[in-house]
Amino acid sequence: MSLRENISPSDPIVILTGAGISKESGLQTFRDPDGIWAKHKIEDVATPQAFARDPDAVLGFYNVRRAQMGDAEVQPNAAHQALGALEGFWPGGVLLVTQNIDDLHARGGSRNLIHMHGELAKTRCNECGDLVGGIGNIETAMTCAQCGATGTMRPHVVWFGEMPLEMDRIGAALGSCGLFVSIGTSGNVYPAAGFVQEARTHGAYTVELNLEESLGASLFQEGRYGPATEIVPTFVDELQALVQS
Ligand code: BV8
Repeated sequence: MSLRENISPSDPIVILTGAGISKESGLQTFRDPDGIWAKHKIEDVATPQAFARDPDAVLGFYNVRRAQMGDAEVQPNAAHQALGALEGFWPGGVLLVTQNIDDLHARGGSRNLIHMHGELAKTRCNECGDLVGGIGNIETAMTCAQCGATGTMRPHVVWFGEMPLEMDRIGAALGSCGLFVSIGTSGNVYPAAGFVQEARTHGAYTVELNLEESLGASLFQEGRYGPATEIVPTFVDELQALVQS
C-alpha cells in the first residue's frame, strides 16, 4: 500500500501526537525507561484525587514540567515544524490533535490544533473554571481573580478519570478524514488510543509514525519507524509531492 494509492490532496487529514514528538526537543516521554512514570506514580500526581489529597505535590510536579517547557533549550523540532508546514500547504485541511501539554506545536507553526489533555501554559480555577495564562508557578495560596476562592488554582490539564477536551470536534473530524496519522504515542491512553479505529471505520487510510511499534500498531495500514525528526519531515515531503503532482 502507498500514500498515493490511498489518499488525494482534497482529503482532510487528522494527526494525533504524543510525547514522542517532543522527546528530541528535550522533554521526557511518559513510558520510556527514563520517562515521567518511572519517577512518579500517576495516582500521586495526575488524578483529581491526588490534587484533593496533596495539592502541593501535584502543583510541584507541574511547576517543574512548566519550567522545563520554558527552558531556552526546549524548542520546536523538525517534526513540529514539518506539521506546521503541512497545515499551510495541504488543500484538504489538517487538524492536529495532541495529547501533549507542552506548547511546541503552536511554536512550530500549527494553528488548527486541539490540546485534548490540556495545556501546561494555562491555569484554571477548580471552583469557577476561570482560565488564565502566563502564570509561572501555581501555589495553593493563590486566589482566583474571578471568584476569590483560594487553593483552587490548578493546571489546565486533563487528569486520569477526567474527560478529555473537545471530544465532539475530534469525533467529527475522525468521521470525515481521509488520512489519520498517529505520531509519537505508545497507544496506552484512552480515548486517544481508540482514534485509529474510529478513523479507519469511517474509511480513513491510517499511518503510524513512531520510534517503535505502539500497542496499536496492528490497527494501522502503514507503519514507519524511527526518530520523529527524521520520519515526519520525510512523510510530509511525500504529501507535498502528492499535491504538486
Ligand atoms: C477518560 C495529561 C472518561 C497529564 C494525560 C477506555 C476508554 C476510556 C477511558 C479509559 C479506558 N481504559 C482506561 C481508561 C482510563 C484512562 C486510561 O486510558 N488509562 C490508561 C493508563 C489505561 N483514561 C482516562 O482517564 C482519560 N479520561 O477516559 O475519561 C470519562 C468519561 C466520562 C466522564 C469523565 C471521564 C484521560 C486520559 C488523560 C490523562 N492525562 N496527560 C500530564 O501530561 O501530566 S495522559 C498522558 O499519557 C499524556 O497526555 C500522554 O500524552 C499520554 C499518552 O502517553 P504518550 O504521549 O503516548 O507517551 P508515552 O511515553 O506513553 O509514549 C511515547 C511514545 O513515543 C513511545 O511509543 C515511544 O516509542 C515514542 N518515542 C520516543 N521517542 C521518540 C518516539 N517517537 C518518535 N520519535 C522519538 N524520538
